[in-house]
Amino acid sequence: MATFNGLDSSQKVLYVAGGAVVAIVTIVGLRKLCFKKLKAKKYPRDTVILHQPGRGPYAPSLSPFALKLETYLRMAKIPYQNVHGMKPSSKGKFPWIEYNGLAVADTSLCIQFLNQKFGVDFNGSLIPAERGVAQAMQVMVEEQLFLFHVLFRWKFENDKSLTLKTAKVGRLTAWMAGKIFMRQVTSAGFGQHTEEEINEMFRKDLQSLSDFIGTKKFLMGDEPCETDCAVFGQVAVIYWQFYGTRHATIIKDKYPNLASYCERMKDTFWPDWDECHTHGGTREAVK
Ligand SMILES: N[C@@H](CCC(=O)N[C@@H](CS)C(=O)NCC(=O)O)C(=O)O
Repeated sequence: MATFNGLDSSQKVLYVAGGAVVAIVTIVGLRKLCFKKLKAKKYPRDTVILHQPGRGPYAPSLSPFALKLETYLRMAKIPYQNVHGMKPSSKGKFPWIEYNGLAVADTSLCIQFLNQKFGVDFNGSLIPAERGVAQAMQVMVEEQLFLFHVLFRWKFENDKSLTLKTAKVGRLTAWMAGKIFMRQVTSAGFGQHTEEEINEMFRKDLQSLSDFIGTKKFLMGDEPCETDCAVFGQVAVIYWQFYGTRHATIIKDKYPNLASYCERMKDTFWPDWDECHTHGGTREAVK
């Protein structure tokens, strides 16, 4: 086996240079790792860090899921701090949370985690049959109504300019986002339906929700429950932010009890609502 001393001078130079490159790469890598750790540590302890895209034009978010989670944090009075940005969760979606360095993805799993951590259970006073209905309503709005929302926003003819301006994304990012959303809609089986068919289904979901809420103050009665966060998130973006689509005023015109419901949730949990949106993209949100 050749020893270092047995190498000729040009081989020795190569050997030393190679070692130096490896050392530099290692040091840079370690520094990056340490920097990342330091960055992760800059968030305050015992505070939920809510990662979500920027504020929306007429409501605190364009994302119904972000609105759901932030409403829950307010309802549960859990200290939180928003980090607005486009860094997705480990599962590729928004929003997500970090708590004392632990990351949790998916809004329902975030809520489950926080319920356990903070001993919260807003659905606890419901009887089992009510819990069943609440869960069914949540699945309807998150797994179906949301996809109709996506179709109206991203597929059917509409003006996307305000959405793009507010989301502050370039055309390429918007195009890619549209593709991702369309894949989701297609894999759920809605991609081939005509606009008329989707209109029908969309109205049926809103009608069911409206019939179920009736004259109640919140989804399950006089007090808001956990599921109200999910329902509010989905209905609020249709009520306040469906501009550019054919259904911009559908809730106001056809489902006044859903409009009152949205206003009631807003008044109860978002006294600072006007500071948390961009007033049609005309200014930065204060909070
Ligand atoms: N089940 C997820 C759904 C979240 C979701 O669909 N978020 C959308 C934004 S409203 C998203 O991140 N879409 C990007 C993508 O699907 O790649 C949750 O509750 O967190």
